[in-house]
Amino acid sequence: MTGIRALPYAFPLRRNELALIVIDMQRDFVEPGGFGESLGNDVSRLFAIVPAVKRLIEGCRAAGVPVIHTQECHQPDLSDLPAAKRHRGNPRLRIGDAGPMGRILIAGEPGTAILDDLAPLPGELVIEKPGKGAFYATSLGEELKRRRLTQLIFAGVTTEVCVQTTMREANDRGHECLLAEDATESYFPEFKAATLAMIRAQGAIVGWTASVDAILEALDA
Ligand code: C5J
Repeated sequence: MTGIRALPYAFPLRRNELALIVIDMQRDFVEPGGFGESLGNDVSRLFAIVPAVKRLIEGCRAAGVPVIHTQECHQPDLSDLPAAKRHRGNPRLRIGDAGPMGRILIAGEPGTAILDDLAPLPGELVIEKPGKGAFYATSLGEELKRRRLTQLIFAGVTTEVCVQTTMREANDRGHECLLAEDATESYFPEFKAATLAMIRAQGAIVGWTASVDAILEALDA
């Protein structure tokens, strides 16, 4: 069996059923001067994974593995933004307010865009999602079924929020999920470490984890 060196054991690769999902590599979460930083987060941690995410995307494209991108965002009239999400906590700026790079998490605003370095190619699927999970209120599930993509590699931010939520949604829908350890990050290092550990615990209860090197090595083979 061809596999990817992974934890807790080799990922049972079926190349023609594989896709890469890159979660929310958006300017406002990752770039200095954006919304994430305005909330007091150290975005340098997230910015540092850009080269690894780029290498993974390019390696997947070269191997013929479809690349799917997600963006957490809402309609300009906020019709898809639950009040409970808009009013949660006590932030200086809320979703829909004018932030350093345009209206926060609103479709089409500069800060909502995916980083130029990781921009989707024409023809790649981009899922705009109003929730943390990419399956909730989107066409992702149907798109994967239509393309017969049962195995998913995950990268992006943040590890314990949108990445983990989407992996759990995918796992419950019958997908085999592999998280690229060095192509995901959190503002909180301890949350990233805990997420990797809980995903692969109990015999891969949510999925597997592997380095970008191990994934690309297997795709090159
Ligand atoms: C993501 C968030 N993408 N933390 N969003 O994780 O609100």
